[in-house]
Amino acid sequence: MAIDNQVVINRKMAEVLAIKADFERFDEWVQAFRESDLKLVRWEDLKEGQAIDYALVWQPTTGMFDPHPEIKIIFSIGAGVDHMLGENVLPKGVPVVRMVETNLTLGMTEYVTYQILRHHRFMPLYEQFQRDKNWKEIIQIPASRRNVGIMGMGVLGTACAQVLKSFGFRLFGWSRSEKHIEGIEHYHGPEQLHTMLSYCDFLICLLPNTQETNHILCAKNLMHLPKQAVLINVGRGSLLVENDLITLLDSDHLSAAVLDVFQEEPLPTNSPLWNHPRITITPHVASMTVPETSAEHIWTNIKLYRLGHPLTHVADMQRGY
Ligand code: NDP
Ligand code: OXD
Repeated sequence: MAIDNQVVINRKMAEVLAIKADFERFDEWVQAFRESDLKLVRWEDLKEGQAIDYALVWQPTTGMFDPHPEIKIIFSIGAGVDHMLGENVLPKGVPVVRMVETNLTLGMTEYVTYQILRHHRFMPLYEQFQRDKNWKEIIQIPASRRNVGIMGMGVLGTACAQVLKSFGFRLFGWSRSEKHIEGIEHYHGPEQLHTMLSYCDFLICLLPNTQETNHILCAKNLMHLPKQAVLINVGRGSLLVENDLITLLDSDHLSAAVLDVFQEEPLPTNSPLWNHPRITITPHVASMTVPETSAEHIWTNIKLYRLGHPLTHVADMQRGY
């Protein structure tokens, strides 16, 4: 860990980190925090009147923090913080730290790279050829002649771009603010979106869910992609207009889509997306928070807090990410 553990010794009482998550990995979390001086408690095991210092949560509910005005930091178990944006969910003035950790980033680069290579090397077509016992070659296209665009050049988008660059793809990025990243042609702001899209044979979406990004993957914007482009949405389901995607696939403007996130999750069984022959669906698993490495991020921030230093990766809840 980056900060010396000395700042945590000689505390009279262990501080409490309460965990509320809808998946049962509590023992793993306890193990991950073994080098800290924190006491971990399941949210549902908190006793009435028991004080907590920090919380680690996924989808907190309205009023959940009301009995805890003493809380110092709220940690999101996910990189996105949109799951915390309901009315009267968060106490005012308490910093929310989003998840940024090695394995979450690596998981996303693996998923995105795998999907890009799969389509770049025509694997869905070869799988069909095999089913048809059809021995047929498709001329290979060098990666250097393929353009990959990434909407959302934050922690995850930038990491994906670096890995894809190493395969020789030409990289294009788009974000809110201007950036200069070596080897990546960067665009920013709504005015430059269509220009950026016009280059992308593959489009990866790694934007957060905010008011500004809602339905950004609509026909009006996706029409600017070159014909036969492939869309990979790993950001949030709210970004995509699902019916527009089906129309663009059926009219052959897009050749395929890979979707990991959906407007409604779990994806309802009657959704037309399930059966579409050119859509790949995964159940919001592109990347997952790993307790061992997340604990480092959380513990580092708690130590910064104790020292009175600024925290890292504090979400701007007004902006929504
Ligand atoms: P970051 O906050 O680091 O990056 C967000 C990026 O989006 C930034 O580059 C930001 O621009 C850009 N952005 C935000 N709003 C706009 C806008 N209106 N116009 C243009 N660009 C915008 O987040 P992460 O990279 O850590 O995570 C991104 C998202 O990935 C998460 O919010 C979550 O929704 C999703 N996710 C999905 C997972 C999955 O398993 N499917 C797992 C983990 C995350 P700027 O840099 O200028 O601020
Ligand atoms: C996240 C997610 O935001 O899992 O980390 O989607």
